[in-house]
Order: sequence, then structure tokens, then C-alpha cells
Amino acid sequence: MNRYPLFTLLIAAGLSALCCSCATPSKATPTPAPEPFGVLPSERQLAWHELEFYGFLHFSINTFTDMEWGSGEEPPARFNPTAFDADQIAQTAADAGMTALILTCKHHDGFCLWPSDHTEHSVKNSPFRDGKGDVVREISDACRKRGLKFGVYLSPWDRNHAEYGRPAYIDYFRAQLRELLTEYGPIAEVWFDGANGGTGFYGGANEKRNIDRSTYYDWENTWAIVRELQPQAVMFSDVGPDVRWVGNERGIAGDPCWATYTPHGLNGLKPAPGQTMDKEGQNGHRDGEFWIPAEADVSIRPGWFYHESQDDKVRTSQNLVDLYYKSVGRGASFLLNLPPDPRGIIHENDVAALNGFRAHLDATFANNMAKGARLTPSNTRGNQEKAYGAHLLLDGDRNTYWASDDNVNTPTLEVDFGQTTRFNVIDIREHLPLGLRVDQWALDKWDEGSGEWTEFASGEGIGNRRLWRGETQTTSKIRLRIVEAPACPALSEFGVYMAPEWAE
Ligand code: FUL
Repeated sequence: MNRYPLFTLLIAAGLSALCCSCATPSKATPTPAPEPFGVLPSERQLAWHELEFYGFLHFSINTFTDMEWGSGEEPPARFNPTAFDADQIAQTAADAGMTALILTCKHHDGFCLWPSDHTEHSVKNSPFRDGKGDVVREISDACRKRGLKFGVYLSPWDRNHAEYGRPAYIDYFRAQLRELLTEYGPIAEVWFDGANGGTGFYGGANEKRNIDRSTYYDWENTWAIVRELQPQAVMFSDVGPDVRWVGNERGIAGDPCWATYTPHGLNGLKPAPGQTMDKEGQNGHRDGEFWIPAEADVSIRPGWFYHESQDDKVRTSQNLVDLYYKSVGRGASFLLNLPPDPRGIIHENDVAALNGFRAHLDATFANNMAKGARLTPSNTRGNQEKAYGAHLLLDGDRNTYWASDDNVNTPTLEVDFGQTTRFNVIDIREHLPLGLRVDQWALDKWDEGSGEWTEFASGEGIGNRRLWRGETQTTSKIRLRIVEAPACPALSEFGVYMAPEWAE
């Protein structure tokens, strides 16, 4: 039975209604976080998004034979680095600001950089460390020593193996995968190339072996081995399942580059590595069925492997910075290949280009000018400054975010510097656990003369990171406008920077 008289209940109801409608809701009614929108990233993908910029190491017999694709016939004795130094390689990557390294443990020619129990075609039959060496061990250890994550490239295609194209090879491939995933500590990424099938040595058969790319590797069960042994590792291929190819080897993501994607097979076939409409990877799909973000891979030289003839063709620091903005700055990751030379180290010219790249980015991102500014959002979710306020855009924490009320999908954010300010880079990040919530955005600057806002930038999609870089702007305040969004935005970071001029 109700113990309270009716009027008491009415007063209580009135009070709580008042409390809900007043400017500062009571502590008892915190506004819940926005509902997630669309498909969402997994925990392992969220961790991968933080890596942003990392390196590829193409190193194998090709380094010594001046080849890009070895035929598989090369004797292991050809692998003979004269001054292999995993510490120099990993330190070069760390100094460049890379967060991980992915090593070609086995490229298409089948030579293994570790002493696999399942083949003689490996370092154990080379002069390297008198046949007792293990490049995978040395590189993975050197990475870990510096806090770099480690990833493995294991070519599905093997031009050396006699059984390639037949079921026995799949057992071999999987046994190798198990070795790499159990003997070398935590693995951050497993890289499955789409190039597979064709001519090769194949144990002396020297013939062409085509495979059915949809069925031969039985990818679902191959991927299951990675999930079983290294559940935190992401898998890369044309079709994911965790990270997709960006559809070109130029290191350039599409604009926009949605993290959502639906792989489509070629000619109506089931999508599989090497059999996908991979150009679609450049932009992804706004309404994609899966969260499979893009990785933009490119080499610092024309080739993936080292060639002395390319020593004077190393990308410039400026070019590398440009690629950074066109990959990381479009929400993809930047996978830059650094091919060790026949000494077994990263060549001086490559190191010099990386140093210039890093120095430029460090100088650019040293000072976020939004930190000294007054931020005025047009709306703060539930008026809850502490939980959803614009100050959270400046705390460097991806887990906090500025959000607006449900149905307030196009809020604005004014950033008042309090003085005339010059900048040429803007950095915006979405809170990914809540999905891709922004379709269109624009940036305005305040024009003192006319007393009006004028737009200086606009774009489609934000995602993990959206970097705008352009003409230097001079103004005392700017405004971010969310122009179109299917749900209230949740932005985790906002930055305003001045990139230095390049010295001639
Ligand atoms: C391609 C390979 O064929 C190249 O040799 C290189 O490994 C590149 C990263 O992927 O598909």
C-alpha cells in the first residue's frame, strides 16, 4: 500500500520535473553518453588506430640479388648481411616516430628469416651468424627494447615450396604461422599479401601454378589461428578482417577515407586477398558493413627491397611529410617501408630523410594554440561541462570527448585566441568507440574588417584523425561547424598549429 499522501507525490513529481528542466540538472540525473552510431571498432582495432605511423622492413635474399620478387630458386647461402644491426634498424624507426615495425619474415621467394622447423630454405643454411642466426628474433627483441610493437609479414604465396598450389602447402603455411605467433612474443599485426599464385621454382618444377583465391587458403580457418594465438593482433589484407589495403602503393588514402568498408569480389567472385575491387579501399564506404580501416603502404625508395641503384632516389623529407598528411591526416595509418641494405642496416640517405621528416612534424605539433584559447560550443550535452564539455578537446585523452545533445547534430565550436594568431594546420579527432558520426564539417575564420565569418576549409568525414593543412590563416578566432551528421557528434581532440616553412 502507498504510504505517502497524494499531494506529497505531486509535489515530488513537480520538483523533479523542475530539476530536469533547470540549467544544471541534479547529480542524480546524469545525461547518458550518446548511443553509438553504425558499425563500431573492436578493442584490437582501437589499439591499432593509436599506432598511426609505423614501418615495414623488406629484407630477404632479394636484398643480395638485386631483385624485387625472387623466383624461389636462390640458394640460402646468398643471404649474407655483413654488419646486420637490429638495434640500428629499430632505433632509426623509433627516432622517426614510428610505433611499430612489420618484418617480411618470408616474402614470395619463400626464404625464411627465422630457422623454421618446417623447411631448409631459411637463415639456418646461410652464412649469417654461421647458420645460427634468427633475424625475426633480433628485430622483435630490438623493437621491444624500445617500446615498438612488432608485426609479421608471411607471404601466402611461396615460389620455393614444392607443394605450393596443393593442400600440403596450406599445412606448411599454417605451421609457419604458428611458429611466428608462438616464438616471438606479442604480435601487433599480421600482414597477408594479396599477390599470390603464378610462376615459380616450386622445388624444381619451374612452372605456373594458379590457385583459386577464394578457397585455396581457406582464410576463415587461417585467420582463426591468429585469433587463437594472438587475439590482440590485427590482420591486414585486401579484405581485412581488421585492417584493409588502401588500394594503392603510393601511401595516399582517399579523401574521405571511411573506416567502414564492404569488400567486393572481382567479377562476382567471393572477395579474398588478391581478388577484391581494391580501388574501393581508397575511400571505403560510408555505409560499409564492417569497421575495416585503411592502411596506406609505400616504400621510402622506388623498390620494396634495397637496390644500390636507388640510393639517390630516396623520398625527400617534404615528400614524406606530404604522405603523412595524406594518410594519417585522412584517418588511415601510414606504413612506410625502410629496406635494410646488404650490410643489414638502414642506409644513411634514408636516415637523413627520416630525420628531416621527424624534425618538421615535431616543430609543427609542438604547440597547440587552441590550448590558450576560449572555447565556446553552441551546445554541450545535458549542459554537463565536466562530462561532455569542450575543454575535453584539449586534454590529449582519446577517451574523453565534447558531445552535444541528441538531435543537435550540427553544433559549432568557437575558438577565440584573444589575439591575432597565425596557423596553417588543424587537427580534429572523433571518439571512435561511438562510431563515425560526422559527414561534413567546415572551418571559418573571423574577418575583423567585415565583421563576418568566412569559410577557409571544409571536408567530408573525420574519423581517427583529420588533418587540414593549407595556406597560413591570420585571425583572432575560428569556428568549427559540423555541417551534416546523422547523430550528435562526439569529438575527442582539436588542435591548431603552425607548420614551419621548409628551409631551402
Ligand atoms: C606487394 C608485394 O608483391 C610486394 O613485393 C611488396 O611486398 C608489397 C608490400 O606488397 O603485393
